[in-house]
Amino acid sequence: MKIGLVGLPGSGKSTVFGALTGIAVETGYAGTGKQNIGVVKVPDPRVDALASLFNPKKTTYAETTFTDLGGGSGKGIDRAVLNQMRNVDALCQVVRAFDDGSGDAPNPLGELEDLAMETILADLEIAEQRVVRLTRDRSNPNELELLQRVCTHLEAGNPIRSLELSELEGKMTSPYSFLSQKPLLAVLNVAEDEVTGEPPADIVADVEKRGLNLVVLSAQVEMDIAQMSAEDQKEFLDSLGLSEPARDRFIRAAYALLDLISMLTSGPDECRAWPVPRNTPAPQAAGKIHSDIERGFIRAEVVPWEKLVECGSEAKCRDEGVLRVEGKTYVIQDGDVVNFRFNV
Ligand SMILES: Nc1nc2c(ncn2[C@@H]2O[C@H](COP(=O)(O)OP(=O)(O)OP(=O)(O)O)[C@@H](O)[C@H]2O)c(=O)[nH]1
Ligand SMILES: [Mg+2]
Repeated sequence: MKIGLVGLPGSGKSTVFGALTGIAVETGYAGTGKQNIGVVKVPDPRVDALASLFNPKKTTYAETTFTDLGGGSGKGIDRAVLNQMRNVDALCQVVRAFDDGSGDAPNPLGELEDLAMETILADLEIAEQRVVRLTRDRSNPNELELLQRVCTHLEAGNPIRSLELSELEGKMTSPYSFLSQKPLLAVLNVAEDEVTGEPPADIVADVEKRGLNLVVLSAQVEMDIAQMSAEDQKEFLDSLGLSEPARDRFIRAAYALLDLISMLTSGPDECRAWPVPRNTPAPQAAGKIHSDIERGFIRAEVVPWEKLVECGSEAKCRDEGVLRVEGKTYVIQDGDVVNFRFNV
């Protein structure tokens, strides 16, 4: 699963990317069309809590891939960049709300609208072509009806994200990789001295109207923090009156776009978060760990992570009756600590 950082040229994508991944990248209106790609651990207090209980040899967080898709050479978003956006599962739009000294005042509302319109137009072009084709060859009346509905929605200036689709319709649209259908998070990149303030009300309202979540950060501050020792980080955050870097909050919010839940495993060897698509039955979830466990699945012993932390051990969970035994049809829930029994 991949998350793409998008936004207008100079909005701060590469700076955000650098702060997220710790990878040194070129910033400053590069416009080179170069993409950066990096893997990021998803901070997870549940894994931390289990690790402090089990003191394992290894602690493993879920990981997700971020791609800085670049802005493009002109003022708006390039067609090439729009095409690249098709290859990611979710989008984070970095929006400039800091003064970059260029004389162009920040225009966050305009940037949000720009990307929304560009993606809507790109989708409309694809959907219309398909409608023409399906009308002509009459091969799939259901899909035709659906795409006509999609076109009407797009023509009214709405992203496909806000169109209500059945599960089957969702499956039918997925091969098109529509851009305005991808989950989107708005990232307001504010000036260094604005990180502790409330985000402007007009932006909060606009983002809400679009049905998006909002993360406020200063890419520059995050970049500085990322380069500090843990001790300096703490002191710096304290001086700003912040409890944690925005980075952690941002990664969690971006990860949430992917609609994955975390299955947890714990023990003296390893405490670990496993990303699993929502609504996954136990055997398939076990298959994420090893295909042998899926094949030989007998049952899953499950306890919610907070119960395990509360009880302090699996044995205690058993005594208290909070450890459940679940079969093949059980659907894994977010934060379940699972132990699979299987035949080899
Ligand atoms: N003051 C300030 N400057 C920032 C901040 N974030 C980014 N910048 C600066 O803004 C300029 C553009 O940032 P980049 O991260 O290169 O922007 P980008 O979106 O990757 O730009 P393109 O790749 O050209 O589209 C750089 O000079 C950054 O140092 C911030 O939070 N505060
Ligand atoms: Mg860049």
